[in-house]
Amino acid sequence: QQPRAWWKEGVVYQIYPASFKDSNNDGTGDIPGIISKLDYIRDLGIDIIWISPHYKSPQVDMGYDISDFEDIHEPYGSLEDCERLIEEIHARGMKVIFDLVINHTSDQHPWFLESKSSKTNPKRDWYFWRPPKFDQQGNRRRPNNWRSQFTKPAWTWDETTQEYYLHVYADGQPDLNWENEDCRRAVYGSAIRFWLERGVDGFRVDTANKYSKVRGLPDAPIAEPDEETQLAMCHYANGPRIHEYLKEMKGVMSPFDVMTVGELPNTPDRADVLKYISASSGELDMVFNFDTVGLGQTPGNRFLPIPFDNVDFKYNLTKWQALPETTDAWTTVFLENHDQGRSVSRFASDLPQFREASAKMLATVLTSMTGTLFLYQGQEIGMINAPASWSELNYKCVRSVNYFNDVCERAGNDPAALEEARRNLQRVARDHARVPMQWDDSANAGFCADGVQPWMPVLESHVDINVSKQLGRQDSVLEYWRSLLKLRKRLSALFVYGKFTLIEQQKDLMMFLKVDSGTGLRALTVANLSKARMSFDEEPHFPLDGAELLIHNRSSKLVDLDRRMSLEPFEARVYLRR
Ligand code: TEU
Repeated sequence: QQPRAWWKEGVVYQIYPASFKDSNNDGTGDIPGIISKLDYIRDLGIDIIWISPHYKSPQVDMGYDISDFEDIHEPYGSLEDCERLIEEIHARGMKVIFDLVINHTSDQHPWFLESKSSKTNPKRDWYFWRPPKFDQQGNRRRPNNWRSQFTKPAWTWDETTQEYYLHVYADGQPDLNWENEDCRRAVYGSAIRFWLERGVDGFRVDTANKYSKVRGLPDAPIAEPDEETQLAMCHYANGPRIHEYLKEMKGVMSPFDVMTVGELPNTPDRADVLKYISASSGELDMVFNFDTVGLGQTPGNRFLPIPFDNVDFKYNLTKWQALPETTDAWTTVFLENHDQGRSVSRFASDLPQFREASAKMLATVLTSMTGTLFLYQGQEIGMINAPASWSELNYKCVRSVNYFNDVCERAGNDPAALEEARRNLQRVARDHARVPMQWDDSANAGFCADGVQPWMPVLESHVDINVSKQLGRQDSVLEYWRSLLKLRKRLSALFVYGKFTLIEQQKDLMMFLKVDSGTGLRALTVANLSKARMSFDEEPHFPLDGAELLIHNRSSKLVDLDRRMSLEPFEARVYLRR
């Protein structure tokens, strides 16, 4: 039986500060804006708020390039604002976690500026500096063939000291050298202890498996012979000392009652995942697995589409549901974050006639699954992706911009190639999650005053999809989420901790059983993942006669007997048996 914990039962709501609420009408969201919406978040049924990076940063990668861990990005507010935010969240009975971005810093961080200043600087070894190689013609070559996550080579040349530095993300994000103990200690003090002492209740740990690089930084295997750089994840994901580092980091946090949730891309195998989250090994409390959010994206090249269907969706979404049952490990449930398109658009349908049912269907599935539930801002009202008509100029994320420029460079002005690139952006760009939160139907969606230019365009769909239209409207996506979260809290032994069993019947039907072994309570979730009406077979272990219909995305708490075994497009129900 899983021991209970606040961070297992708590529902987490992720806020992207730039796009949540702009209080001073400069077009960028800010901390006072967040504070003004805390009642809204609490009333939704949220227990824990996760704030994406709000630290001082030149914003090469939207704050995932930090130039001072102990200060705030000026347009978001001051350190005092941030302290008030922590207080105000606590005053409402909620907890708050911050983003912990420690694989790299900004190239404007004083540590890097020092490191860069000379080869003999005491902080030189805090980053990865390497001399050039030379080919037979005497041309300068990079130290190895690694590609960065944002498509460019993972090395950038520095004129002053005539060496390259390593960055597995953008060139403004040099990788910290975790091999250096002074560097690690500085990170622990500045990025972790500083905030724990100010009352933060934990961290979402960015790229939690990438701090340890393979010794010698060898060339990556050549998988794409025509390319000058190669995917090198195998040399920096789950590296040789990663578990040592994470244990050390846990030691820094252990005097405090905190939660940690780490990003764990490129780790498909259970045994590898368990090393990070087994409670006895003491590293992270839980991780985000990338199986579901990565669907449709080629590993290492998200814009290259790969087909998937609802069988893939079901399998990947539920792949880690058994973790809490057989081990001392815990798991997460999520479909969205700031790096992914909207779940309604990706995994259901955002057509006007289907999108409300879709949003509620996905919500029904998520809230009846086992693990800590994470919601991303706007998911609670069923926000959708930007439309296909969006110009490439609207996309601002470093990954999207580099991708489009790369296509332009390679394909010249071939209209077909550019059109395809636009389609790929519309499918999976990170920008879809980064547009302003839709509070009402005014010109700037209530994110900032009308007449102000928001940093990202407001989606046209805000006229129909917004908070004010949904608040208090019984059948809205928002009120449905609120009901679901109440139910999840009331029956937490079943929904948060229960034993999960997937029932396979047909491709587009999602059906699963939850059992609370303490009380014997059982729930059955059925969801139609498709646009077509379907019928399903009764599950012998869960007769519907005598079962209570707990919740239903078609508003009615009753389903006519003659249509009980059939589901409308994107219909979802949860039944309970005592
Ligand atoms: O994302 C890192 C990350 O998980 C992806 O780049 C992943 O490695 C890739 O999709 C391959 O599976 C985090 C943040 O969430 C993101 O916003 C930042 O850009 C990135 O780290 C760098 O800090």
